[in-house]
Amino acid sequence: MLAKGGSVAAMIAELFGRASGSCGGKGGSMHVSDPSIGMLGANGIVGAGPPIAVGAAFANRYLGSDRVAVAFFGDGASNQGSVHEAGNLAQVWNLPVVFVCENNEYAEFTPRAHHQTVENVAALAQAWGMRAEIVDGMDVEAVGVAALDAVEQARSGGGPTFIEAKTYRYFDHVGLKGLRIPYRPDSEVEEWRKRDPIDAFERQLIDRGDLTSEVAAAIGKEIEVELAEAIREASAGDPPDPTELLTDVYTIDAER
Ligand SMILES: Cc1ncc(C[n+]2csc(CCOP(=O)(O)OP(=O)(O)O)c2C)c(N)n1
Ligand SMILES: [Mg+2]
Repeated sequence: MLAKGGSVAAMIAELFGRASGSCGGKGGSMHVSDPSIGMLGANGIVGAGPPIAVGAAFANRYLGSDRVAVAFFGDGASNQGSVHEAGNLAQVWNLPVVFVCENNEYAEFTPRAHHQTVENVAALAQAWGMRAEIVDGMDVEAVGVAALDAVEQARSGGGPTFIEAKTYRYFDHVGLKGLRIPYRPDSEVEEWRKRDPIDAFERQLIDRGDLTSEVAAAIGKEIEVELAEAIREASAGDPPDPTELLTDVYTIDAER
């Protein structure tokens, strides 16, 4: 949502379930969306995004728009039937859509080797006849190049791409204190942290002379202030009014 240019304040307010949130506080943390910036929604159902993206891609072509739909999902989601149906249909109809699998090697507390035997998630796309690309998901520029290629291909009628970004998740699936399930060694987390994409990109830009440490620190400070302000506003905000319970629920009713 933020990458699409959405408002930090509206997003945080939505996570807090506030009326000032981007979905009026009714989407919450799992169903945050902002159609005004083309962000069709996060989804609490693992693997539900790809079929939605395929529908959006079909709509874009049907309406003669040059927009490209992008679905982001995890390694765990890649086993869902919905993802395979979406990938197959997207390829059969040569739709303008990009499937981005953020392979962080875990689905909740399950290591990938316990839920999938292929070495690369990208191998799954072979069954759909789809072009697949594997990128280092910790390398900002590599991801950018792969994404631009895939979007360009989709936009010019070349059909979908499956991008597997190899990455990692530092935190646990849920942040409940006291819930310490020993499913991975701390040393593994520490190893991946050394390759943090934000730190690495910052270092690269500084080494190349495209950024100074001072400017980097100032950007960091700016973001901290914006987040702190959004959290303060959201904490003080009101939940949606009970009389609003049924508004924005059914599109057809809203239009009548
Ligand atoms: C259909 C469905 N099954 C199970 C869950 C519970 N669940 C939530 S997240 C998750 C794991 C998702 O793993 P992955 O796709 O790898 O995404 P990640 O969180 O690692 O990015 C599961 C099983 C769910 N939300 N929806
Ligand atoms: Mg995962």
